[in-house]
Amino acid sequence: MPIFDPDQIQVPVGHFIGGRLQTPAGAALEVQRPSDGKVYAALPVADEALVDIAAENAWTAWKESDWARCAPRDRARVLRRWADLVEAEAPRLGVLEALGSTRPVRDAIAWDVPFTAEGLRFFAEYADKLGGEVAATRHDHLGMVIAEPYGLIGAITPWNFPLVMVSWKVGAALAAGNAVLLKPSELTPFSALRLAELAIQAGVPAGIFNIVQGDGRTTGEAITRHPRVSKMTFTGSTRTGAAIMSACALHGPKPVTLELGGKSPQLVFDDVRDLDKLAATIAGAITGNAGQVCVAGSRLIVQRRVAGALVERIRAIFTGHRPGATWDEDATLPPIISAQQAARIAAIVERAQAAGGRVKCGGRIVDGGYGGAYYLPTLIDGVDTANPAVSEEIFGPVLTVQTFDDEEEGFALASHDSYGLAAGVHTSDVGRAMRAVRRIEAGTVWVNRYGRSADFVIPTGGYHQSGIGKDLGRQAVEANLRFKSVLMDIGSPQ
Ligand code: TXE
Repeated sequence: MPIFDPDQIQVPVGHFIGGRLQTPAGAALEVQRPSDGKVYAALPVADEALVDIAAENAWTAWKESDWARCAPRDRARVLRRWADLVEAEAPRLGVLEALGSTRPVRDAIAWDVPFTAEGLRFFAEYADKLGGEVAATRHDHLGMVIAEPYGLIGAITPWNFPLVMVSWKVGAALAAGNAVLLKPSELTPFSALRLAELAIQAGVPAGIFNIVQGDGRTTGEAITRHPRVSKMTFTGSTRTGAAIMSACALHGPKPVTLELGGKSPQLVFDDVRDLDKLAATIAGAITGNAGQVCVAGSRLIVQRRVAGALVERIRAIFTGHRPGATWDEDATLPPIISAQQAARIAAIVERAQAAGGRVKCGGRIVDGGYGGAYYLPTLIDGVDTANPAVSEEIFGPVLTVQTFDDEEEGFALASHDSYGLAAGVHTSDVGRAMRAVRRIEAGTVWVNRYGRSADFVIPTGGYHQSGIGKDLGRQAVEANLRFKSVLMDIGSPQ
């Protein structure tokens, strides 16, 4: 049953510069709904000249408005008001989010929008709590380390959780007193515009939060290169993250925060107690958002004694999924973001089979009755660490299965040659859990659970090719601050 009629929903279209929506003529990209593949809007593309106007405008607003100079608690109040407005609009924002992304509308209303609002509140609380420190100097000196905003932060976000990703990047940067120039993914560009309109209503000064739309090559690169942009923050693929980092080196140098790909293990020992509950956790960690999650648990590494029983339970859950549009209340599996992305998943699975992998269920694209591209939840066994399904990020509902006998072998399989974003460990032995925590090279390790909670205070970010720096936590706000050292002679009158 459809919850809303996608053809009846109006979307805001344009750039958001200087506190208002602007829709200039010029190059435009077609934007499709992933649920049914239908083109529903044309996205203006900001070229270098328009990015320059937006960046200069943001820089002037940052210099001239009170945003960086006001009492930090006043800034916090504005951000909290913004969060309240976002939350109050959950039904409308949730529909906007579901229309153009892979987020099921019920989840978007009940989770994405409240999570976005709560993220803004979390960052607001840091506005007056990270001022710097007094340094331990000799008594006739006074040394201070003063935390200051950078000025203008460039942010580039992906398509998998459009609103939430914007709140993480923009919330942290604004709380620290910066202005932001954001480019949302060209695949899911519109919901951010409504966030920006609500920011203005809440009292964020015009020009402090700006959005330019466009593709990575044109708009993303122009933001990264712009001399007024003092720092970049990005979430997306490792390859694009590396390109942004190298542009930051050439056109700055400027610091970067990068939240990149993953190939996260779910490591299961045979002392686990409830296989039904565990199967649901493991399946959910790879089928949620159809596996299009940076921390998706894509590698099951299971001790041999429980492997058969666990995999059979997971297979039953996988085959019970019903693909369907984000507005279909009976669907349990949302679409892949685009036909190209679905083809990319299919190609990796084919190469995995050619390398000896055995597909136990799924392994194909269907149209879900809507015309979009849906990839059925897929289990692959018979793989080794060199198999493409194990070595490459797939970003779809594809779970590989590897078995082991002793603890050491399990730890070795859990490690990955390139990625280190997250990991799950399931065991009833606390010592073993802590040994795993120490051994696994990843930015986050979950024990007897998989996935983030609403504890925004726990930072998220990767090791190795999964990224640099943190989103969330105190660390995310600190990454939006630079530190000025002051030393005074106070021993005698001058
Ligand atoms: O990502 P890109 P894509 C991974 C996942 C997926 C793969 C490809 O494995 O299959 O990336 O997805 C902008 N300069 N993740 O192609 O290219 C682009 O416009 C500046 C993991 O969508 O990284 C978009 O806004 N910006 C992930 C953003 O980068 C550039 C989430 C992401 O696009 C640019 C998404 C450039 N040269 C994909 N090129 C996660 N970590 O959660 C592109 N962009």
